[in-house]
Amino acid sequence: MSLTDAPTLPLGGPTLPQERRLVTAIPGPRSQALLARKAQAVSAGVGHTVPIEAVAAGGGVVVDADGNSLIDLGSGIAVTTVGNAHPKVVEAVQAQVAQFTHTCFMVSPYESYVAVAEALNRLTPGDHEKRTALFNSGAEAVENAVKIARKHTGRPAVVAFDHAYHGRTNLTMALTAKAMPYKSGFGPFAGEVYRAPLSYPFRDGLDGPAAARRAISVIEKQVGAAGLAAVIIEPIQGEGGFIVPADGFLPELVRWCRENGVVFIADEVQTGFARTGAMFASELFGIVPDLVTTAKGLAGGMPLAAVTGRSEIMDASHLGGLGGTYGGNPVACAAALAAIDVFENEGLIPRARAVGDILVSRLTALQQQDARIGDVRGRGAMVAVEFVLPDTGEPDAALAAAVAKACIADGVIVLTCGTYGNVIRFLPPLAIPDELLSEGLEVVARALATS
Ligand code: PLZ
Repeated sequence: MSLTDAPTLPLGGPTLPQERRLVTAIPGPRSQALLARKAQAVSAGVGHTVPIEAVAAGGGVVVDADGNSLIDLGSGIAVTTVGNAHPKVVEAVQAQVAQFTHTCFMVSPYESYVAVAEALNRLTPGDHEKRTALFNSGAEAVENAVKIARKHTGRPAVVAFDHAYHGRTNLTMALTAKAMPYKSGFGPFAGEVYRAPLSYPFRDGLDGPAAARRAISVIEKQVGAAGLAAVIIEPIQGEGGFIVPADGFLPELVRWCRENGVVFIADEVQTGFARTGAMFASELFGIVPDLVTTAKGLAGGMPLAAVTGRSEIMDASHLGGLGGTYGGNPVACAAALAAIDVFENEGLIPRARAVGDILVSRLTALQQQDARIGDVRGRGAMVAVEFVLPDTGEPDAALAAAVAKACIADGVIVLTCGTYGNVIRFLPPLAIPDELLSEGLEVVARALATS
């Protein structure tokens, strides 16, 4: 195809018509053509959830090459929280890209990296002295948080939890719980990683303190505090199924870590930046982590990640011990400063709560009529439904897959998750108009009724 027969592309951002519009079946012919090329050019290991060729996105929609406009309830996996192609992000990126695209912060430092570090030090939980280091992806941030904790403590072991997701690099695969599709056949994995039981109220029925005692007992018996550098946990698990721990679970773990000189790392890659109705989910549980990992929402769609935490831990590394060619790229930092401005000054925290109220009220109403919805859970604009076989409570992954497929065919992007694959999660961009969100949920209701 030459440039001249390319369709006129709609511009993204909030000016894109905020509507669900299907002009072809999904995928339409242009999307099918791209997916055929993908199959020939891209590794078969790289999947896709929505069979379209995306050409523009903004507010609460993604537009494809065939002219279909899909309601976005996934935000590219919790990334475009401020809305896709947010005007402030676009302007900041354009200005920076024309100024310089890269110097390498470790070669010639620039202001925006320092400003992002200052903002993260200010915004993350706790008013202690903090430092930040910037990276490219959530997995890279997690890797570095573990490095930093090991250097600070002089200890090797790390504890992660059942249902955890921390990334796809070697160490973060070891931390991640689920074999398929993340780990199967990709080992051997990094050593000195141990797993503890989570608090999963819907399935374990334990209160928070009891679940914490169970986890701490496993850690003490099977690992031992003396060799333990860090405990890492997502305050609300993301890929594992939007599992909200019972009250008291996280504070008790933090208390045990403090008592034993273990670094407590909150992986807020998915939960961070207003998503849960707080700037960070840790706040919802009243905990102050030693280190926080962030990425996703941080830079409005540009790749940027961070480790932020207590200065005595962050500064334990020797000079030159942390870094990377692209970490804290100036274009990504410009985007992050714009996105942080939006989080703080455009009411995104109350907006996440309002979006969450719409999600929870519609989904709990659905649950009342349909015993296949075992649980509706989440915080803010991070909400999920867990599907079960009504008679046994066993996970129903086939139903989750069928509902998600029907939603996508009907122009609504939803994502599944969960260790058992039986969860549909809702992570709309906070820029989505209320009516569009409600329309998206009606499509979900229809999909459920016919699945
Ligand atoms: N920690 C808590 O949610 C990324 C992964 C999607 P990266 N989650 C989406 C997939 O199938 O690859 C995630 C996360 C938490 C770390 C990560 C990793 O972040 O930016 O994907 O490396």
